[in-house]
Amino acid sequence: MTDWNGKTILIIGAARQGLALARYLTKHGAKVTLNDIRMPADLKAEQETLKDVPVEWALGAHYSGLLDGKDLVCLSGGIPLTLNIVKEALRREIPLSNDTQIFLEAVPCKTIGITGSAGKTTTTTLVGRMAKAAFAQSENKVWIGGNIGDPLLNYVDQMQPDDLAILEISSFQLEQMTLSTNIAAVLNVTPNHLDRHGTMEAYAAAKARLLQNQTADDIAIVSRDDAGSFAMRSFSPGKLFTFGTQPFSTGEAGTRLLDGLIYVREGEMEMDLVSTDLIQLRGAHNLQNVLAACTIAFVAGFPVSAMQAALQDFHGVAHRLERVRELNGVVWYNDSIATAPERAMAAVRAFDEPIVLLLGGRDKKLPWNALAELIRQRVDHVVLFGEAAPKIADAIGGSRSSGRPYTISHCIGLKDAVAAAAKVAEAGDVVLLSPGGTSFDEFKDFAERGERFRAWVQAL
Ligand code: UMA
Repeated sequence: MTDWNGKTILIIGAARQGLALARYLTKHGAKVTLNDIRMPADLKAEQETLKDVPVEWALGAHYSGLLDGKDLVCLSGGIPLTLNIVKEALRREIPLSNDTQIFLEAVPCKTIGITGSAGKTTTTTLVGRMAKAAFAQSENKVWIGGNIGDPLLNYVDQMQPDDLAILEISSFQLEQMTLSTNIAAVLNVTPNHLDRHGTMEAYAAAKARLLQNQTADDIAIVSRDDAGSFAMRSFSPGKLFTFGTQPFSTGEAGTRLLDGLIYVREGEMEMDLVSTDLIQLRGAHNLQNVLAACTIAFVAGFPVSAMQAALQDFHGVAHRLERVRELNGVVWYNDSIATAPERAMAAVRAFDEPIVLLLGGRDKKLPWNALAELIRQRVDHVVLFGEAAPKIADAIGGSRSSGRPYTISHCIGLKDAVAAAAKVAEAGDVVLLSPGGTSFDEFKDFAERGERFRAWVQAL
């Protein structure tokens, strides 16, 4: 659907995606109802930003009458498909869409889409930096957004055919999408958001749509090192590139790490791209993000100099293994983005130093056993906080007489956890907030949790 004139549309969720949709669709002639479970008093700022936009607000409940006469229902990422109003829309066979689908229906320029269970934001940011370096002398613009924070639908009317749009795309968005990007990368697929998708199969199926919805002219990128991503290597009708530390199979195009260099191979051609000495990010998972970013940059046609320039002084994104400060020989890291045990494991593996690990938040019904095993091998002190603390404590158990000793402290909230960590940390240690659970038991989102952590650590 691209002619919105006279269409009646219900948007569910009045935050970033919902507001972008409301602005775009009303500007293009649609009659929009914006529905949110929050009450008017909690949506003053949102209503203010749309004060010149003719939308009808329906607040405080999701009632099925809102579906009457609607041509389309647009869902924000935070709206589960199990919500009664969504089920009723499906029953009435009203099509579902979202901001990214509508963006892709309208976008005039080439697009790059990046998804994965972990590393999306770092990879998207890095590709964005490479693209900006590549476009530095050009009249054309690079647009970076999507799940990373700012819906690109906000800017689609300003985009020109020779611009480039780079989007981070989530599994929540992919569930409603039938279109994809010209270049699409699935970085990895490990358990995440199972509270929302129900099963690992449903979650992987959502991610797979990014490749399945491509056309024969497009380029798909998967990881050779991640089984979940590699399993999707034949899902796109387009050309395939792979990235990883594992060797290529015969004839495969892609990037590989060898002897401190990332190089690319395509047919008979082999070329060095960047030296790993340029990489300022910690951890094997970040090396994967760099490999993915270089692969995307290569297939997008960016020069090697742009890849190198982007890497040179890139120390990562806020709340992702972000170094907060050193105090009395202890270095504090904020990895608040780690809302799944798997991500906390990647963070633990990024350090050789003794670790004090702050774990907790709200559980997403994910398994904690593998993290518990890694803790037994690598972590000296575990500080548990938040709603998931008892579940995590059960998984870890006490330190065993035969194994490495480690301590476990129990705290109510993150502030107490910071104080408890400061007490046990010794010079040479790393204190790592990589909670493994979401922030919603105590904070608005992972960013607020990371900011509060930063402030409490600075105040020590
Ligand atoms: N709401 C209801 N009913 C409900 C649940 C929520 O009305 O049952 C309302 C809330 O009151 C709120 C709105 O829906 O007003 C929240 O929707 P939202 O969470 O989708 O908020 P947005 O600001 O639009 O954020 C979304 C993405 N959120 C999610 O996917 C959950 C943001 O990703 C994204 O940055 C933003 O759009 C811009 O594209 C966040 C995220 O956690 C960071 N993403 C997940 C991830 O990265 O793992 C997928």
